Amino acid sequence: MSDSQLAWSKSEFEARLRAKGDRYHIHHPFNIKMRNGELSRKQIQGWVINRFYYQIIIPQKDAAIMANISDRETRRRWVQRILDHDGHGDNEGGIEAWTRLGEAVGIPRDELWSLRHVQPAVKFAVDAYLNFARTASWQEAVCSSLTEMFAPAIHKQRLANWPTDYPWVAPEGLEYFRSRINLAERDVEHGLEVTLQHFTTRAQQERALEILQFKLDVLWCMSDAINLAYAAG
Ligand code: AHQ
Repeated sequence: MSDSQLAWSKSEFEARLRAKGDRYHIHHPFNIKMRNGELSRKQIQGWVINRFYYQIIIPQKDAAIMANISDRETRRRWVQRILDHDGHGDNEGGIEAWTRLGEAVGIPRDELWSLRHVQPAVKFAVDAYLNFARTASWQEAVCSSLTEMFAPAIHKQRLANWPTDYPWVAPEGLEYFRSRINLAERDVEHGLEVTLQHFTTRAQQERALEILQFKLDVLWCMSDAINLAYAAG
């Protein structure tokens, strides 16, 4: 068997997954403008409104994955993701927290929830992610969630620069970013465990890298559409 067919070790496979971080939307021109404090109120509002569509689809995506998981123990872990976004008991959940972010940047709740400002390409990219989760194997859909390996860095970036660069945003609006740091780390631990265990041949590992690239492209495409609509000059 030639070298190009040999499976990578688990640590090499994980390193290759993580190396794809150089295509993460933290490096997108729109996020660089955000990080540099260059965005106007309207541009921040446009981003919050469009990302809301992604946020409300996440629990539907996770429920689609749940439906394909036959193992109870795995479902007991995965169901937490749906509760994190939809809320449960006294925990209002991430979608409600994003609604607070909307109000903090000056978008009334009804306007945010109307979805009337969501750009077509944002909708298409997010719907492509949802449809992938509905039709792919649950392990492939879990693999696509691994863009969250890179998410803590982008949440920490926002928490670091928004208060100084966007002081007009009410501080309570940033709670969502704060809440996701630990949740993302917990989610990635499970997602990586499933991915490293399921994709074992070299061909499967290469497929996993393609799946991760698809999801990176979903996020990149959303930033392209938001940048074009609100910040391309
Ligand atoms: O807030 C985010 C979130 O809840 C999730 C779930 C996960 C998935 O299942 O695909 N991905 C994800 C992400 C969230 N926030 C994005 C951001 O930039 O704020 C990053 C995104 C991700 O990295 O996939």
